[in-house]
Amino acid sequence: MEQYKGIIERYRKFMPVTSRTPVITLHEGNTPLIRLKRLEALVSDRVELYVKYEGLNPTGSFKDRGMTMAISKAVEKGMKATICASTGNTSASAAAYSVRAGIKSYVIIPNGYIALGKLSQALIHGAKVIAVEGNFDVALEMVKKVCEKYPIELVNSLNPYRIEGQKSGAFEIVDFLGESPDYHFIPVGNAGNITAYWKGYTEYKKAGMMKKLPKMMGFQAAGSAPIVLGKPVENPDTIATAIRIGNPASWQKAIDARDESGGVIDMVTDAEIITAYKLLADREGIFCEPASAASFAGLLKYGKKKFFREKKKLKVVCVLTGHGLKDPDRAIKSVDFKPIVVKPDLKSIMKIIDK
Ligand code: AN7
Repeated sequence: MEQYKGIIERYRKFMPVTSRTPVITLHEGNTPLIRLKRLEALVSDRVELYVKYEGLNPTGSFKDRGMTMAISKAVEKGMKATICASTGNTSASAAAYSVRAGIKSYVIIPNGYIALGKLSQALIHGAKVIAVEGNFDVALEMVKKVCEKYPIELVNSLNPYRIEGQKSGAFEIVDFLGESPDYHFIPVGNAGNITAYWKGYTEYKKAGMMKKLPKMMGFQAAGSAPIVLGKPVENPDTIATAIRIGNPASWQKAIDARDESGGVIDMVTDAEIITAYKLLADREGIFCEPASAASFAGLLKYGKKKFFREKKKLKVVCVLTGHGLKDPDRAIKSVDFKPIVVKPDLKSIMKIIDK
């Protein structure tokens, strides 16, 4: 059997590459779409629930789909370095793919607000990490300024190749289901991913690979919900640090995806995010990071308010954008953890085990 070689090879026809493009890959994509029967019962009897477990990408998030494309094009252009602003996952991915390409990477992060797993990735891959006194939005402004003046490739989702790679997630969902889902739930931060999925679905439909389009259901964290509020949030705040973004770069495109699909962009509170995050982990064995759980938190919220009125069973996909191990602190903080220390004998152990 030939080994799977990543999203560019798999979807070459849909990707902006030629035979001269060097393909820089870590064999990203091809992530599982997992049916969650126990949790779908909590949502609605009308729903067939699937999660797209993007934590299983090479660096543990969906960013790898876009990064393989962006870095391949950077190398094709002859660029020798990349830069990004990041709440963590973009920097982990940019650092890994830059190493793979043999070029340098610089990352600018909001000081103090990135999960430790993500920081460790950027560092171990040898990126030069710069922490700015400011949030993600400030970091992105700095990156834009650098790229206006210096020949360093910007690999945030403002880079159109990022979106091109990320649209492969939609292709995989349709390939696995054999059709489009009815609803697509997704966390929204800088709004690149909702833009990419919508582009993927519409292109696949145009190519005759599916008949109908899903409704796009984007969820921001309540403390950083600029699109929902209709204005930038100066000091975004949420435990879901990945989506702690007050002025999303792809704001208008997210609105277009919502309006063209007949979907919604709404918000979920940190408490709702943590509830969803824990349910995925302790009812189904799926460990995603808090920001990822915003998609399922949104579904729970809409199930509760009896949003699904259709008579038929609905196929619903929640994208779980990043792995839970990215942010182990949050996992430990969200359970009631006190180590149980015992003497090393059977009697002491059996006092604790349910008989
Ligand atoms: C796990 O890494 O913006 O709406 O700098 O890491 O496309 O921004 C991460 C975003 C959702 C939001 N889930 O996606 C970054 C960064 C996770 C994320 C999002 C992010 P976009």
